[in-house]
Amino acid sequence: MTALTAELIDRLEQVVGAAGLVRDPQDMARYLSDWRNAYRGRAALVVRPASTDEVAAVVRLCHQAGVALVPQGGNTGLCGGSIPDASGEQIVLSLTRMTRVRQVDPQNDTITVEAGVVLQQLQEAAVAAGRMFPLSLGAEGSCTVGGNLATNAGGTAVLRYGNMRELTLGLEVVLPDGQVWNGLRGLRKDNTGYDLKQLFIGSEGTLGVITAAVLKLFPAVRSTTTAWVALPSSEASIELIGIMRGLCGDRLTGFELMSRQSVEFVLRHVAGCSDPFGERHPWYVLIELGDTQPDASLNVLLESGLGEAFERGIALDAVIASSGAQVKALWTMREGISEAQNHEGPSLKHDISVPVSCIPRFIDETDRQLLDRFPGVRIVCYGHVGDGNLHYNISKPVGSEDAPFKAQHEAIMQVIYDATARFNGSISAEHGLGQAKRAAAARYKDPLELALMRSIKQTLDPAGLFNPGKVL
Ligand code: FAD
Ligand code: 2HG
Ligand code: ZN
Repeated sequence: MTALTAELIDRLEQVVGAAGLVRDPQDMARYLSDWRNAYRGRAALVVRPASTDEVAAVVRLCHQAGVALVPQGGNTGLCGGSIPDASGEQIVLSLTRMTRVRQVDPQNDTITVEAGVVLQQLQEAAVAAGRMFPLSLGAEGSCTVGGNLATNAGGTAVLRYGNMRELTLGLEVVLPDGQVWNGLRGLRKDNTGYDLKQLFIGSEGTLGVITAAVLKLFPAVRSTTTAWVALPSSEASIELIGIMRGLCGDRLTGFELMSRQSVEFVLRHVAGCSDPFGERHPWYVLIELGDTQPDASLNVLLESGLGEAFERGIALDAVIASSGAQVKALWTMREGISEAQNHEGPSLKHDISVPVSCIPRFIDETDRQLLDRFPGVRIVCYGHVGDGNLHYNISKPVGSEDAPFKAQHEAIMQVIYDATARFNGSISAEHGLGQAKRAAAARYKDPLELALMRSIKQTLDPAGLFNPGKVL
């Protein structure tokens, strides 16, 4: 890697124009730290190309000069993948000016968008076409399609619709040497060899820059019903999802688990939230059903499932939202957990997955071990339980200082990841590896898988200029 010269800066400016360069340290600051301020870096420059041709020209110039690039979208990632290192020599390549919806094809049920389109704008474009784009997550007002693809984002509707891998039919990618691969095919069947788009999805900017994608659209959902249910144990959530799935099939679109600790943080820190029940309960689930029929009898299904759950002692209390405002309030209780936990000091995040059937044992065993070894830590456990994905996040004990807590991070992480490995799980279910979990991946991932990943990286980016220090 080499440092940036004045000549290279001039040539980059000729490509993207003055509006496409950010050089002022104050203006650059928001590109150099993440949402939680957990990762901070420095950069020589932020470059903001406005088209695929401009991205390709920027990449070619950096490739010739041996300058490293860090692709960035909305900068909402939780693993520091979009943050440059501390050298001040890397360039942040922000895709946020590439915001065109290139094509909507309702008959093919596809939409072609550029990488900088914000997820919420994509959802709105789908609605305008009489369809629905199902990816949904707390950061949807700021994260971009490019970031969603590069992290293979999940969220709250994976249970029914799948993650970004399953929602993508084609990609356009600028390769590390500046060549443009146009794989923008809207095909549901294409068995002409390796499925190359899947290499770039989830590659976190280490193999190329995603500039556009063809994504799947779905029929509009015209009726929904939402419930907040109190449970005696995490095990009850697994029994309840079985009941609801059996009754509702694909109408079950969301099933989110939250511990009491998670809910308490939200009640304390997120404005306008209130406990739907008079009593405290150990666990809660948020259930959502959806149907394409405007008058689908979803409440009948929901009440039937909950009735069985009450009879079997799986559910302790339940409220079914009776207005749009109540639906929003319940989702705010769920989506607000991330933000709420930030108010309680540093949070040690662990985005793990295990087989759904193992969730209760994972929680019981890991809770016990952690509380034995690190008395007083607050376990904020919640997540997409139907996908086997828990956000098993830890906050420091009440009244303790940040520094000694942070010093225990490695040891806490080891307890959690060792348990994940015992259940044949993954140390990153949906957030990726970035810089946060690179070392852990080297320890917990199969060596042969890692070797294959390295050889792919070497083939596509032999100079190692694409997001160095991330993933591998
Ligand atoms: P960035 O943060 O900018 O980048 C993320 C990674 O992708 C980096 O490695 C970057 O280099 C790379 N990248 C970005 N754009 C490109 C591109 N065009 N080409 C190549 N590489 C690129 N994630 C979930 O999966 N599920 C959730 O439920 C969820 N909820 C969240 C809630 C909150 C409150 C927050 C703050 C985050 C949440 N996230 C969640 C994490 C985050 O929003 C997602 O990872 C999102 O997909 C990142 O998009 P972004 O545009 O912000 O990407
Ligand atoms: C969620 O499901 C997100 O709310 C964020 O994936 C999880 O902040 C977290 O750890
Ligand atoms: Zn999540």
